[in-house]
Amino acid sequence: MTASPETRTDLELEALYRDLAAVDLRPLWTITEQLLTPTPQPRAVPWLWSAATMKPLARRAIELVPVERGGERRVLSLQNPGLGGRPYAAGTLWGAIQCLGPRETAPAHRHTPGAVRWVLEGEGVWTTVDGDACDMHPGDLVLTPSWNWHDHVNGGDSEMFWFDGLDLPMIEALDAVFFEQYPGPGENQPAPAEHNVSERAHPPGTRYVRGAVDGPLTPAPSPLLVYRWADTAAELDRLAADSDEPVTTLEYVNPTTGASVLPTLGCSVLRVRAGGHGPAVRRSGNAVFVAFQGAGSTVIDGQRFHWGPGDMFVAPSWSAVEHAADEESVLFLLTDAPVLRALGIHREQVLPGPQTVTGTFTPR
Ligand code: GTQ
Ligand code: FE2
Repeated sequence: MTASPETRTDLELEALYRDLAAVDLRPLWTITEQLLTPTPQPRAVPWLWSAATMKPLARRAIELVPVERGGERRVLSLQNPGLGGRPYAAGTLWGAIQCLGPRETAPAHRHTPGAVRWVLEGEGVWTTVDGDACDMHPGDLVLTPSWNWHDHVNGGDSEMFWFDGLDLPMIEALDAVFFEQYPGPGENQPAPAEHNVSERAHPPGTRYVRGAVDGPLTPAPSPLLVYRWADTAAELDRLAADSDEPVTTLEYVNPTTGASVLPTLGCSVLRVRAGGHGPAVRRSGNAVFVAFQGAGSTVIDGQRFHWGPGDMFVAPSWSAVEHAADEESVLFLLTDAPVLRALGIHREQVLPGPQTVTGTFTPR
């Protein structure tokens, strides 16, 4: 019996695929649709971690786990269940809650991933960034740019909790993670005589105005390392007074260039009016939100996420995001959009109307 022409071709095709696989070649025509998707298909899913769940666990960690060289930090990372066990909030972003008990210190180190801290609760901690001790109070934003030495010192008698955001998964994807422990003497940088040097060198007035000055050719982190809540709140008041929008958004910027605070990470605060309901917007780039004040909810791709102070939630790239507040509220936003902007591939789409809500997220 002879094979039909079709069968012969099928057999030859199978043999071709086998021979290609055997020499580590992959035919694009079989995977085009899964690679070149019409829109981003993040693996990370919209998710929320509530303060009510995280804080008691962080307190147990304070009791049980000392902060030591090697482990370096008492940090609980937001592990997005869509990422198959990788400890990241989204494909490109690390998000976490970090805590220090009274009089504890976390040793100095540096790494190529850049970090931002948004302070939730407590007093008495400072982060020393390349020798500049930046005092931390609730609502403050503190930067630790790439390859800057940093340690955290709790000089007070209260527990302190803050949000950490890093570009770690992005830098890992670029195979560019380097890390170094402070060579000493001692685990921490020398106690500086003065605190908040960068803050005094950059007086208020230019901290929240995007694109104020021509940007440098090489992306650079902001030389201002700390943005105070009092200044942020005053700027929000000023902006909100001039507008009747339901949501007022303010981006923290490099005061010398008007660029994002770090080359890879952008930070903003959003104030949502009491009873306010913003438009539904899709943006390329991943986003982590931290609720700071008030109470409200955000609809992400049709699912409603209720939030209150200390809750953290993720809106993956290109998800439809729509904020509403029951009382006047403040959200902190961390995004990798500066990278997409620098590459000329950032996209934004305002949807024509509110989303149809198909469910409400139940936090664990
Ligand atoms: O505080 O230096 O959440 O190095 C992850 C890695 C915090 C930090 C994190 C870090 C830090
Ligand atoms: Fe670090």
